Amino acid sequence: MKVHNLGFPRIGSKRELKFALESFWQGNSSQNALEKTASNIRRDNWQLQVNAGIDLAPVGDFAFYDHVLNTTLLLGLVPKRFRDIENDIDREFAIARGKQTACSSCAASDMTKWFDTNYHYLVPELDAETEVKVNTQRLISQINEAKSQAVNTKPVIIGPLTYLYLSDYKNGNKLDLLDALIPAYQQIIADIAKTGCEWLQIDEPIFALELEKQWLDAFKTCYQAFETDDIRILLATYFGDISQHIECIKRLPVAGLHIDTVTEPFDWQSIVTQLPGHWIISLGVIDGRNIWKTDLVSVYQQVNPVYRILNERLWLGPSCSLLHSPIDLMLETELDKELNSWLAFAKQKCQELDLLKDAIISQNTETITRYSAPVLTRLTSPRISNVKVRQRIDSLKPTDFKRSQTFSDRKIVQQQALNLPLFPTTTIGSFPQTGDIRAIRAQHKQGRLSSLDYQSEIRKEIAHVITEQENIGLDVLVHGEPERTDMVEYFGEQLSGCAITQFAWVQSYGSRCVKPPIIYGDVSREKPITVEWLKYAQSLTRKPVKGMLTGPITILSWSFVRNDIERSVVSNQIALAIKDEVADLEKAGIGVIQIDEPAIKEAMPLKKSRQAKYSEWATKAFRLCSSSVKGSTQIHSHMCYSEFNDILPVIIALDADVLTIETSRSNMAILSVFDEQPYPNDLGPGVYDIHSPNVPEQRWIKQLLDKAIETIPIDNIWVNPDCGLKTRQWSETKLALSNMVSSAKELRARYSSIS
Ligand code: THG
Ligand code: ZN
Repeated sequence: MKVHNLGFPRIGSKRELKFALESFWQGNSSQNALEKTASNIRRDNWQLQVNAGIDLAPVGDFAFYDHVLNTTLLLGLVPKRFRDIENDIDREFAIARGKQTACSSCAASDMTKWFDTNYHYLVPELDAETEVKVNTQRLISQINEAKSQAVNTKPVIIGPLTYLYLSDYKNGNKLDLLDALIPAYQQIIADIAKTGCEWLQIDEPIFALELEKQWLDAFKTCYQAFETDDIRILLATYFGDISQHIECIKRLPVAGLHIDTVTEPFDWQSIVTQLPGHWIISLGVIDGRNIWKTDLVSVYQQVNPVYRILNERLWLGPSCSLLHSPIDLMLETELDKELNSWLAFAKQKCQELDLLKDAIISQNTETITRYSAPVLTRLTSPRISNVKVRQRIDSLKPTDFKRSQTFSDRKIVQQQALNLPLFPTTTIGSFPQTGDIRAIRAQHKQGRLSSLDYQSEIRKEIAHVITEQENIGLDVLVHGEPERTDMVEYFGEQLSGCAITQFAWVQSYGSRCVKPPIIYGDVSREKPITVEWLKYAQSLTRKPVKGMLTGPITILSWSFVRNDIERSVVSNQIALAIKDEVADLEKAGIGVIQIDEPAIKEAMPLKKSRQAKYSEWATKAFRLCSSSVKGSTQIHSHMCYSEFNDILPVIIALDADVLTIETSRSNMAILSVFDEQPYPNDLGPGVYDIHSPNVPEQRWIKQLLDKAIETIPIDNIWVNPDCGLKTRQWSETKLALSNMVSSAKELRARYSSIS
């Protein structure tokens, strides 16, 4: 029996790659220095996996920016606008980040989420003239690099069908491109085989999705074309149940199959018995996407009977690549001992595989019983349960999920309370986070700035943000969020039942990482979180200041969540905590409260058959935290992504009074989703893209608003940017918002003279 790994985090345990990349991009270090950091990370990763007892470590899982982009480069499918760029690494980063030169500007490729993880990949842009030009040089040199370090490696590539499925192809059926991809992959496989590796892992995670017959047929065509005696292909599936496709899978001429046994419960044991008798069966038994220590005894009990049948044909691995898990629990020195004993990060997950292998081979469970004891104590620890929270959840009634007045009645009382003009202007919440603000937070966190001094510094910034907004002439103001690093981490720090780590970073995209809170117990809010800041902000102005909260589904989706109770229950617990905060804000005189749910769409399950149930509990969680306010309190929500079609019914069901969305990058095109089903409440289509430092001209904003008016009744339109302004500079922000306010005023003048 072998234990193997499907992929390891590449950002480095102290985010070395992040810092090397950013330094290189700023022109502060050389390409050599970046390459050196990268090879050090690869060496450390391999060493760590070998030391942990991994028999076959992956190679090809490293990427400067993204492994889907690596596949694009491997296939030579560089979008046209980047083909003139000579230097390989410049071209790679141009695709990822865009390139501005004196005479031209090339937009980066689009980025989107890798299945239902929080990792974002660069979407391949394919067209009918796409010409494949295989370049295996980088991959081969990394294989040789591993070999030179005496690492027993298994190259990993993304399979052709998953690659095509995830790509953007506007000219017709994506599968038409297979004719070009098949010979390309044949060449890649042949080049890899020449290095003498015994195994090649080809990832086809789309097997976890519902697939049409033409895709299943394409699998057969492809993999038959890849059949070779020169190397053994391990087909890797992950992110869910594959049983619906087993008739297709078992006929593919490969040498082994990896099955994720943890993401969705299904009868994988019966699948194993249907597979060809010469295949290697790799069972993904350790969750690659969370941070919980595995109950190895329970896994042993499931796997041992399979081992008795398969013997050497059984491999064990994590469910998926460990890319989605933080690297090393040993770095966490501030977690208490008990909590620490419940956790396992990527390194520990590799060690778990080794422990499991030893137990199975020796048929002795003593070590794993001792190792996994904390998993059982976690389940019964008084720390994870809070009777009061459980009682509150049990006593929820239907009226807790519904506002007492209809939107049209609320609209009247809100107008009386707020007295806003036509085309009211607002922002999404955050204002520029300057180096000074970051330094203040960091100093306070390290104990180098007293709480009093910290408070006075943050208040100064809030006052500054309020003054700027008054000068610009915005209608609904915000406090600017200077006290927050990340919207989810901030609430994770404040809620009980949640813990924050020091180094549990996970790559989000490129050099960007997030540090998800750990939700280990029943969630509750012990005391008000944002109220003092908001009260202070409101005391400085006669204009309404909007309270700013993160919604339950977003906190849930961007955290590591306990696996002992349903996600729907956790989301209701978070909703109750947010509901308490909403109530306290309302009591403190805050009449407009925004509850952001940017993750509500991405948290949608991959399989259509599971989406209805999710939609129901996600909607309920949002309504639970937002429904018990007075009719005159205005609830806003915000979401930013470019496709609303699938999620529209859910968004409408949230019943927020005002919804602000990202629309400017698509030139308001996405508003067409409201042609058939109009958004029933107020809508703020974003009128400028905050991702770019460009200041939008008034003319441009006006033209977008004119388009918006074609879809949205004028009484229901808000005017706002696409998203928060955290990443922008003050100078751009002031100009852009001023142009936005002027555009709104121009429209107001036009419509008030008509009426
Ligand atoms: N917060 C959290 N998760 C997220 C987002 C978020 N997931 C989806 C989306 N937004 C991802 N986007 C980003 C954008 C920027 C950064 C991370 C994810 C980012 N991170 C800092 C970095 O890598 O330097 C670190 C953040 C910090 O210092 O706390 O800039 O908004 N939870
Ligand atoms: Zn946004």
